[in-house]
Amino acid sequence: RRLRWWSIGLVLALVVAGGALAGARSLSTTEDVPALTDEEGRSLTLRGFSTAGSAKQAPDGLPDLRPADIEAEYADMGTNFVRFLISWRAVEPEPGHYDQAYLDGVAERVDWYAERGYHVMLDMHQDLYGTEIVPSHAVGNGAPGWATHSDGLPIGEHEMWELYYLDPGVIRAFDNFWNTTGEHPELRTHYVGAWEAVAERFADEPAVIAYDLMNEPYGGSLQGPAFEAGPLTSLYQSAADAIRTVDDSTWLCLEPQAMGVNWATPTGLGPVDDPRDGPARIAYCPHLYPLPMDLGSGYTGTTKTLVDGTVQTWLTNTLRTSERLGDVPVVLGEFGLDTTKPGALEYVDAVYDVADDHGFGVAYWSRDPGSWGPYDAEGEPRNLVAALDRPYPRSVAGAVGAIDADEHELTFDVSPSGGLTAEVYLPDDFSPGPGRPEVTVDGGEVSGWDGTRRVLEVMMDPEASEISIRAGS
Ligand code: 9MR
Repeated sequence: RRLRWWSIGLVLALVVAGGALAGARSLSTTEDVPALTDEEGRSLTLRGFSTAGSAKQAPDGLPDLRPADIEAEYADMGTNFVRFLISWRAVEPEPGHYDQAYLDGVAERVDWYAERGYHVMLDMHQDLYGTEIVPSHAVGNGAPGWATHSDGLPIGEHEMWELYYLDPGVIRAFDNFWNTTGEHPELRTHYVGAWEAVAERFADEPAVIAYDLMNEPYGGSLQGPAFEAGPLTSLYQSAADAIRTVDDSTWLCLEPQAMGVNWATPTGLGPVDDPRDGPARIAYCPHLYPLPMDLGSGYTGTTKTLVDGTVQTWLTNTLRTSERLGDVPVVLGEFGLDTTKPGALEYVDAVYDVADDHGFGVAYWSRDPGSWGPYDAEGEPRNLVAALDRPYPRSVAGAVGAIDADEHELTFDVSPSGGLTAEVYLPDDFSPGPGRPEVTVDGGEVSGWDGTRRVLEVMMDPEASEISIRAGS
């Protein structure tokens, strides 16, 4: 036990020292990455939730979700994005058999989102390899049983679910998947085949904007750059090649290994070539879980200082990785915490400010009811709702840059092209009074208002480089 805390302390010290060094190199705070684009080439600011953890153990692999839940989410927070959990075990329950009934279920839910103006990223989720790795504890999910080979090695019992990652049986299941053991070259081929089946199904569905190729990859006995630049990059390349035989437009989202990188260490992921005609549609989708918060702390005092250092280091590394992978868009695929902890909402604000500043999409973890989520078990809104209900430009014709969101003012950098409208979500309390909000716009003028969705349409001046919308006239 002492050793564990000692090693955690060491990692933390390294992360914070890294943050100090990065700070000394003075990262420009205005540096931003390109946004993901939709079919019309409009730049999208993606704001939403990972939905949902309830799919992980569900026999049918589908989340506990109704159309009314999406409507409530929109009414309360104006989201336009969902990172929707799917699983390899549900796509390919038997080797080489792709379950179309499951994909029908996914498609039905994608429609619910599409009808409400959402963009969907399908996330091939896993934690601790698969459902059958520690069945008694219901923490593992992802891979099918037939693809799970722990070779009889032991798996312990842990309160912190992440610690199962260090057990020999879990490590061996991953070593077999990556074929580090040399015993299972077929498993990666199956995984890629499962992705091709998913892509074939959703290639013509414009609401599906991205495929998140693997949740929180873990290398087993291969770690860090040896894993990421090796088998992980090569799996992503094989998946990209296979997906592009059936789908040449959906974005491909690459996650780094989770261990370390979620705490802000740099990733060794290599670039992936997009074989589509035209510009690559590759994005980088890291997660952010500062270690003190993984261990249950709030965001106050010394911990706040440590967490701020972690976030700064994570940002520096993320911007560098975006550049190294070919100036690719960034989606923060997961961050989140128990918002009953002191300072939690301040942390949520700080992370959204970072995403706004640098043009990152965000999927908060997660949409499930409970102390991390926007609703409690009875479906009543929790404190997180107010924190996430922020103004933002949902889509912009041309490029969108840094966003600065305040309670009564929203400013964002633009470079209009191919049409001149920007669609902006404004929360209820952005400007007082019912009906169309009283606003002053610099850089363009109001050309429409959808009162049900609270979306303001702005016709941008062709020369505008910044749009600013203020409450009041
Ligand atoms: O919050 C989730 C927790 O309740 C589960 O026990 C655990 C294992 O399934 O997964 C947690 O969710 C994690 C997600 O799947 C991957 N990224 C980190 C999330 C928070 O720990």
